Parts: sequence; structure tokens; C-alpha cells
Amino acid sequence: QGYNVALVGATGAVGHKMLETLERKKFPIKQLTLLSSSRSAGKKINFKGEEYTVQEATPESFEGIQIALFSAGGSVSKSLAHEAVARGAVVIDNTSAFRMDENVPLVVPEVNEEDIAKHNGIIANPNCSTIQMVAALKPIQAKFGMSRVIVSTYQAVSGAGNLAIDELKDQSQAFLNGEDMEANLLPVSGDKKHYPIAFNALPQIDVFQENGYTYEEMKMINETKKIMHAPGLPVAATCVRLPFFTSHAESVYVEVADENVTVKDIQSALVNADGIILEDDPSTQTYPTPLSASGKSEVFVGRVRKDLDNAKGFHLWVVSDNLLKGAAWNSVQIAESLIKNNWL
Ligand code: 11C
Repeated sequence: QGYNVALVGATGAVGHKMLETLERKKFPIKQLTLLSSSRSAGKKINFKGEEYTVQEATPESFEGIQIALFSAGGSVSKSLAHEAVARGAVVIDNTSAFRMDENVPLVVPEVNEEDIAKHNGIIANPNCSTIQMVAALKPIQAKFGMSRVIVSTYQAVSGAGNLAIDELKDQSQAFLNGEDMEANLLPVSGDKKHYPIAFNALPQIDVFQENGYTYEEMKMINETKKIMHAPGLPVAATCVRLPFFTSHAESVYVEVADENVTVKDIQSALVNADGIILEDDPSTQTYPTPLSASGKSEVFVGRVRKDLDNAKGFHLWVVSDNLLKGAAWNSVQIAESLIKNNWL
């Protein structure tokens, strides 16, 4: 009973959350294969009380695999995803390798689950900051139409992986001890300059593009249009890294089609939406924060306000665990949908 599942990138921050999520959601697994790059091969990982040895991912690793979850970086996905598909697996890819490929559905199940049916072997999991934003925007788009989105993000260091988590810890310790902070990784490993993240805010996530936006910002812009089937929707993004470990927060400005929409209308659309929890009551200082959202699967929304100068404009505060709904849980949801709808 169950499916043969492979996890590529089992030793990373997202891989760890994928295993936790597969266990917590009781995903039907017949046989689990844990894979990684050669660097992490040989490591031992426990799953449901059993010890697994992580193996180096090769094309042959995918023989007999039905569902392959990839989260080991874009270059691993580019070299191995098609090999997995050629051996009969359906790949759910958590990297940016295939997201904008028109033959690859880019899916947040609460928003565009039906796109999964059109897959040709690969389904892409969007960027974490995109997922939580489109989950919150979908019920608004469906009920009131949408003519513009502007987002500013407040992103956790875990989005940049385990080494970034260590860097924040080391820098915080050094700062509090009155020592110099060493910055070797953020904003982007491999870029020319590095800045401390501890006690700081970095307005650069991923590398700069020729148009002056960062790759993270362009991911939010392009992926939102694709997932929401709104190629002409104006979207602008500013992405900022802050010194906390988990959950991204976003200030989202959305313009709807009708100026008679009220705050209550937006709140009731959100309250009834799948995967969304509205936490919005200024009288009791109720709103989500990265700490309150961490470890949870849902997308939390608060601070819903009408713009003071534009009757069609609304401001929202959107928070979600970047490693769960932003990565592991969204991937596992796609896998569940493949099974439930016979789309494997
Ligand atoms: C970050 N959003 O917080 C990134 C991490 O394209 O899946 C996710 C990168 C991606 O740094």
C-alpha cells in the first residue's frame, strides 16, 4: 500500500521539513529513497523510527520511483528531473529550474490545482514568498477582480538555507559579545559583497537582474502572473531579508476592480478561503507575526485596511512559514492532489 517516493535534497533545510511533513500528513509511502548530492551522501536520517542512509542521486536512482520530490538546487533539478521522468516518476520540483517553462504547471493547490492535470512529468513548486502572497490574493481576485499588486517582503534567513541560519546565529553571538561580525554568505553566496544580517535589514535577496530588480523580486512578479492566470496583471515587488529564522512576512497592496468593496468584504472572502487564517483585530492587537506562524501549514492574514486615497486599494499583512506552505507542505499538497485526482 502506498507509493515509491524519492526525496532529492534530503539533508537540506527544506528536505528536513519535507520528511516531517510526509510523516505528519501520513503520506502513503511504500518505499522511501533519500537522495542528495555526492557531498551529503552517506549521512544517516531517521524517518518514522527507521534509519535511512542518504544515497548520491544518479539517473538510476529513479528506477521504480513514482513520485520524486526535488529540493537540492536548480542545477541538480536540471540534470536529473528529466531522468526521473524518463523512468516513470512524476517530479515535484521545489527549485526555480522549470517554473517559467510553459510545459510545466506552477502550482499552489488553493489557487490553481487544476493546472496539475496538464503536467508532462514535472510540476513546479513556486518560490516561498510567491506562494503565500497568491494564496491570500486568490479569494480576493475570485470575488472582486484585481487590477494591481505591490508587495514589500520581510523574509526569514532560512529561505537562504542552513548556512544562512548559522551565519545569523554566529553574527548575533559576536555582536552581543562586542566582537566583529563576520559576513561570508548573505545577501547571496557567490555575489561580490557580503553584509551582516544580524541587527540589520538587507534589500537584496538573490542576484540583481539587468532591470535593477533582484531575481527574488522577478520571481514574485513572473510567478504570480503565471499562477493566477493573469499575464497582464501589474505586479511590483521589493524583497528584504531580516534577522529572524522562520516565516516570511509581506505587506501587500492590492487594487480590486470595484470601489464599493469594503474591509469586511475582503475579510469575509479570506475567512472562507482554503488554507487561510484571518487574524485581524486591532482592538485586541491581533495580527500574525513570523513567530506565531512558524511551524504551521496555513497562510495568516491580518491588518486589512482600505487605502485612504484610493477606494479600490487595500493593504494586507501576510505571514506564513516559508519552509512549510512556502516549500515542503505545498509540495506534499501537490503530491496528495496527484493521487486524489488520479493525475499521477
Ligand atoms: C529566499 N525565497 O527566501 C528564497 C528561497 O526559488 O525556491 C526560495 C528560493 C526558490 O531566499
